[in-house]
Amino acid sequence: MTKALDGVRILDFTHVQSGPTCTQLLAWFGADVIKVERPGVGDITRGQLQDIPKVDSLYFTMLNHNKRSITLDTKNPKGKEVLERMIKSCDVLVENFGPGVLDRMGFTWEKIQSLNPRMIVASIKGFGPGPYEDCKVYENVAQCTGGAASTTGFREGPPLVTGAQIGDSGTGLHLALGIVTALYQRTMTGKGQLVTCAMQDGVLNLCRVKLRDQQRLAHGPLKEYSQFGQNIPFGKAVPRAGNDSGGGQPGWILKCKGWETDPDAYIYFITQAPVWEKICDLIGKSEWKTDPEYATPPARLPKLKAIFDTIEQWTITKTKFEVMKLANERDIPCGPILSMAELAEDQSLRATGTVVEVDHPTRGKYLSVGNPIKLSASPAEVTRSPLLGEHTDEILGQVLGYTADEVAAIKAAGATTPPAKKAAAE
Ligand code: CAO
Repeated sequence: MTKALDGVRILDFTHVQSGPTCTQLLAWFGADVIKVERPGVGDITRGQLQDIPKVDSLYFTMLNHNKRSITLDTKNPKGKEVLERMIKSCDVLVENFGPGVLDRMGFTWEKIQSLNPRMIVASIKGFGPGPYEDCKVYENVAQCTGGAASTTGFREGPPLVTGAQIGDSGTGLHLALGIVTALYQRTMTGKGQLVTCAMQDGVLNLCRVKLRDQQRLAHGPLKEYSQFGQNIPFGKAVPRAGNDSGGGQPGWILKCKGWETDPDAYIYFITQAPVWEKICDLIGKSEWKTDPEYATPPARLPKLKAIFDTIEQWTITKTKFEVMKLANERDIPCGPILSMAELAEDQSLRATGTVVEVDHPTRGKYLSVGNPIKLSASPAEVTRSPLLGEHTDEILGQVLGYTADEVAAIKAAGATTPPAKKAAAE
């Protein structure tokens, strides 16, 4: 079976998390992703958070499936020549270096265009043009500058970052969409283009509803936030809303049986208006169905905290899975708090390939998250990440067409080995 992006070749100049997330997705869709890594070190994450000494970390392996790896010193003159040939033979260059790095390497957008006018150059930076454009950025910086941290956590506590990597993986997802869109436009125009995603922008895009609430605040208190019913005044900016959904259907995280010892014995419970009467019956408060103080959504808004406290008196008598079953039998939306330990064992996620077991030559078997985007005509198979420089010869010879003598000359010039080795060789 062919894959959706068969025939698309990616020069993958990414590192850490944001860029590799993007190119991994493209590889799962069938693109030939060639990861260009610095000789001797490679992507810095290979050696970060190592759980097994001298073995590529899970950080690296879980973000670089289905790729090939070539080592190339792009500051070496011969290495630059090889990179030029790669640019000519690839469709997309993806990078997430610090600001200005690619230019300093000598590969400006203009230069790349002159080498290959069809090439799409896709970049992630921390910030777009503006006061912070020269700053390096990591995940939590993006969460803080993109509006997520100021709106996450409890009102009385400090801003909070979330475990979901919305800055890194979130921006990688945005970039992947930009790339396939540019590829589609190229089929019409024959021309490449620049695709840029700033992590701050990506996070703000995911916080769109909070900018919505910021503007609603100008017209009065946010009644869907439980602080409204608690008579706590709103300030100038959207507050941290704890576990409030803050949307049209109020929700909160409630304790379930075992919460005293199990930190994940909780459920997210939504009091969706169309099933309010079923909720009342389920929790033993049938009288709320006809009580005007509870019967309508506007009447309930000032009492959200008290209502959820009452529902919790019922959920606390059941396990989170019992609540899930009983509520969903009645069409009441809710979701148990699933720990990573539970997700790792979840058989339905294994069956769909969302959680996969991968074998690696030096690490052995490990679990990873597979492709969460399912294409019926282009199913993703997860294959292990490459060892550092594992495909250097194959790419120089088969992809770039260098003869054996030319490959030997490239190597002798130190283009594929660390500079120290080059010095020793000289
Ligand atoms: N051969 C030779 N040199 C190479 C090379 C290669 N194959 N690959 C990279 N390098 C060099 C670059 O030329 C650059 O050198 P100079 O600074 O001398 O020009 C250097 O390695 C890499 O620079 P960097 O700024 O990208 O790396 P860093 O570790 O200092 O910063 C990071 C890392 C992530 C903060 C920065 O890359 C960044 O801000 N990226 C954009 C935002 C981003 O994606 N952040 C997400 C990080 S987590 O996913």
